[in-house]
Amino acid sequence: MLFRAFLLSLCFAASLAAAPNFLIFIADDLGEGDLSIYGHPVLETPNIDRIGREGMVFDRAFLTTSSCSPSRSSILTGRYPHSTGAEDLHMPLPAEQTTFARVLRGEGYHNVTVGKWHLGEAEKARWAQVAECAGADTARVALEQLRARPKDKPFFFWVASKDPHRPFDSDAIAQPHRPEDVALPPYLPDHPLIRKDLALYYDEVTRFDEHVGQILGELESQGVLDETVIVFLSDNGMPFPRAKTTLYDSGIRTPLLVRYPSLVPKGKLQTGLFSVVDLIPTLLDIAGVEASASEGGSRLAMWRDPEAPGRDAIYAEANWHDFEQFTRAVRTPRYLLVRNYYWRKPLWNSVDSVNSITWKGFLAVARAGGLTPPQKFLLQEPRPFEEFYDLQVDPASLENVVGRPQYDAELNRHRTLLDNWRVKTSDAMPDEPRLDGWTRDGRPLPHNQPWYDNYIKAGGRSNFETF
Ligand SMILES: [Ca+2]
Repeated sequence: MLFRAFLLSLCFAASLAAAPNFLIFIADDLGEGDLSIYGHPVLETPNIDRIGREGMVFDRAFLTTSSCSPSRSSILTGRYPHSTGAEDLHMPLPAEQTTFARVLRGEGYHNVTVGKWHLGEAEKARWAQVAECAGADTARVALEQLRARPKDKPFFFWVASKDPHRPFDSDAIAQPHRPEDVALPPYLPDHPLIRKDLALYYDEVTRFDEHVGQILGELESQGVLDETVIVFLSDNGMPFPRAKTTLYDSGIRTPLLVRYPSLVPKGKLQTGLFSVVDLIPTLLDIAGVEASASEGGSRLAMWRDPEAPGRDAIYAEANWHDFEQFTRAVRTPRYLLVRNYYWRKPLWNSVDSVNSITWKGFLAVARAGGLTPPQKFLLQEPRPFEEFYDLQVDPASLENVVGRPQYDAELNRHRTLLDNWRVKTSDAMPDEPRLDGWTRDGRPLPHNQPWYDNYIKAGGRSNFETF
């Protein structure tokens, strides 16, 4: 009996020795393609790019929602937001949910989160350290934690920088970007305030890039870089109108870079559709652990082989994020169907974006009659119930083709996909819409005032840092 226990403990030790470490970098509000490795015309992100240069770059990776805490809960459980019990902004992840950290803890891993938490109290029990810190301190705290970790255990680090979330620091980097150099997306008008705001956003992206470089350097000096599965992604689109909180690519398409030389070939581009519900199942597949609670599945074949096909479709949802929404979307390689169940209300923005200088600039251009029709769409009330986009000719989803006969067959096919997914995942509308938390011009409504007061009391900087 004793001998058997000894053998078992030997096996256990051997399996731990072979267990890979995991390090997930998750940016806060970093938009699609906003890294130099994706061909961004202005941003220089050599350190983040290194993960992709020495690993794989995913060109069509998608989040399940464009909202901070619901997106993180979805990623860490491998479930759609409405299946996590934490689908609205700020909802804590319920204790019964099976997260990546919970599974790894059972396997003997040392779990550490650095930076932004935003997942509630119950989930903290699955982590050895919850080291919350500001964006500017990400690398310092991550390095402290990496040096202090027990060296006889595999680790999982969730490095969740608060960059590039608002409010933007004006001194984030030594050589700030210039407003005249920014690249304006087609859904934003050209205005000096919007240019200034985008330049500040670039500065925080660049700061996170510097921090990623320091952390990769620390892994290298500890000799564990190649034994660590490294993932880089974002939680939602950039905090600008028609990006964050929407289900267009500007809201849900995330940069995704993965590096693990023993499995992932170097410097390859994967163009197949990938959903983040498949991320944790894939990582658990690498760890040799079963992931029964996930609604996704392992896509390890895509990680090993850039030619391996991706999903046929990805699905996403928008629920309450400052303002009430119940919007669902299906995206295939060529098409996007967005269904606005609360179609009488305008699309609007997250409240941090409403309170930004960008929104001031946007409304100034609107008053002067200078918005293009797609830009005006943001203020449209009511919206269409359904939007359908042909991304091959319209990658920014600016021209709704519902009603054009040549698209009828594809539109119907996508309606069926979306309906089937909603049934399969038990996606039910609430009996009553939830009240908005804010006026449309960004002031807390009376029922939201206590939350806002507590947030300020707890040291909330400026207006909306935790959004
Ligand atoms: Ca976020």
